[in-house]
Amino acid sequence: MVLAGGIGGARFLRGLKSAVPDADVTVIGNTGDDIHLFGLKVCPDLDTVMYTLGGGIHEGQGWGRADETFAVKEELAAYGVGPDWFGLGDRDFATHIVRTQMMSAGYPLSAVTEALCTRWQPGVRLLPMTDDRVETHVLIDTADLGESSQAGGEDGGKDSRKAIHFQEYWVRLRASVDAHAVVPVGAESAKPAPGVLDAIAEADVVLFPPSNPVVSVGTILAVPGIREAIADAGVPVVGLSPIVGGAPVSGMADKVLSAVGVEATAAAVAQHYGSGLLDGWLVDTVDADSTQAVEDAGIRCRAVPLMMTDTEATAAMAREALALAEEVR
Ligand code: GDP
Ligand code: FO1
Ligand code: CA
Repeated sequence: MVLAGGIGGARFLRGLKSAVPDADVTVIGNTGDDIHLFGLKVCPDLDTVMYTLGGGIHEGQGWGRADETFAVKEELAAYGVGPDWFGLGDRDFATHIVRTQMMSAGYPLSAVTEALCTRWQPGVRLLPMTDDRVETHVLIDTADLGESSQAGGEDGGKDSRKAIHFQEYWVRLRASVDAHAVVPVGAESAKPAPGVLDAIAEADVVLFPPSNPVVSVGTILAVPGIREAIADAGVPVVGLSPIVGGAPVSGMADKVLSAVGVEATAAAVAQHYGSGLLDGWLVDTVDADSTQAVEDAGIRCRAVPLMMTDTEATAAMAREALALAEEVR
């Protein structure tokens, strides 16, 4: 059982499958990144897992399709229909058309995801965290955007606080301004998708891959019932740090970590998840000096190489995580 976001989670899963090819892996995917564009529902994290494990991912980006073209995007721009800052390719559009068509026919997201995976055969069971609508929004201060931005508040006064969609924060703004809050809108009334709680109850280990602790794993844990089910599952819960040497390996997780008051360190992330949830935590060898702090928090901690440079390196990380799970079982 793996709670996965997008790029980091998907890459880890590829290594996990290589390490234990016969294992029966269920993935709970983050849907807080979902965004509605051009009348279509886009599920970035579910698609990244599906494309990565199904062999269709654009490897260099970690999102979107390989061999992509952008004719539809160019035509939309020619009509002056935005937004133009989210790079949807022609092949990717087909996924969103099929998903949106099935959902308007009444199929829940979980059934749609299963149908899409029939084509891609990711080799894992991919469940959305919920079939209900949850969209992560970020609270920013438009005064931080400077007077040049059209989104800026006139007076830049106290009322310049504004919630924007996570994707606008992450992709259009490149997280260039501070995030004052991260809110998974709708999470409080969302229900775990069919099969999610059963999968947790039947798991013999739960892994938190090196995904974004706030907007990926954190969002999944925000769906009522999921955190409790994992904490009560009575099986080892082991995580791998996405923070190495005091910084995210890629992306801007530090910006959202600071929004929730968590330092961008491997130890702080473990403490953020808490010993009520985590039994074991892997940090990179460069963070070996922080293992004691994690152990003091009641979480078994080991320092191993944590860079997912290729499938073999990632498989070694997965084996270490599974070994630590046995140690704490
Ligand atoms: P996203 O939804 O596309 O942002 O992907 P995830 O949330 O699943 O994972 C993003 C996180 O993966 C980032 O915070 C990165 O720090 C982390 N990450 C990416 N590559 C590596 C790696 O090689 N090793 C580790 N430990 N973390 C990584
Ligand atoms: N990330 C970007 O940084 N730039 C993009 O233009 C972009 C387009 C995109 C299209 C489809 C999709 O499924 C994902 C896409 N992503 C893009 C990644 C997406 O923003 C992810 O949600 C983030 O990487 C964080 O999870
Ligand atoms: Ca994501």
